[in-house]
Amino acid sequence: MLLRSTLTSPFGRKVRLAATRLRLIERMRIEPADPLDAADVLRHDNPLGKMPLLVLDDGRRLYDSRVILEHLDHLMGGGALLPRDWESRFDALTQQALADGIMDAAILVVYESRHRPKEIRHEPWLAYQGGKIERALDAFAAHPPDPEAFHVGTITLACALGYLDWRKQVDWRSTHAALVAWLDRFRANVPEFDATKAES
Ligand SMILES: N[C@@H](CCC(=O)N[C@@H](CS)C(=O)NCC(=O)O)C(=O)O
Repeated sequence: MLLRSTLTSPFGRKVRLAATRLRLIERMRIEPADPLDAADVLRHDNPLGKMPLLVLDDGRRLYDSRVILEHLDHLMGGGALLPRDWESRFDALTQQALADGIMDAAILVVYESRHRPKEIRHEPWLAYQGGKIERALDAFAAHPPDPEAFHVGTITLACALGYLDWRKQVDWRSTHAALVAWLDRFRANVPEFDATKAES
């Protein structure tokens, strides 16, 4: 399998973290992709031009990170990333959607400063995205997933917090102590989290 993603993509990290933990990474080659480069086949393989993208050995192209995680779960025979029990499964999927939303908003904050000239940067838009992040963090702090569990929900929450640590869109550590404790416990259980940090 070929994974197209930079090491800095938080959505790519979801895939690398899951694949490393499940030892599927040994069956994967990783090549960076450049969404901004019109010549990169990424836009051909995924018309949305987003990474991560997984190219299967039979040539099929899978995107996005949620679909790829589901495929990895399927390769393991099920139950490895998506709980089999329906109640736990939909809890995990909803946690994944919420943490993906944190990353979507956090990426838009980064893109605003990266792609838009300073003079026309729109503060209310940044505050609007920041509100999504803060509300989602509040919701996770009020009802955190089990930090001992390894599934799409906990993987995505850990990657979202790791991304906020790196890009510092919000100072979540000073406002959400419960999530600091949550991430410490998750990291202790899942050494692959630190191993998949962009800088490592
Ligand atoms: N929902 C997608 C989001 C992927 C995403 O936003 N990836 C970013 C990099 S972290 C990207 O490719 N951005 C380029 C763009 O938006 O054009 C997923 O879960 O994979």
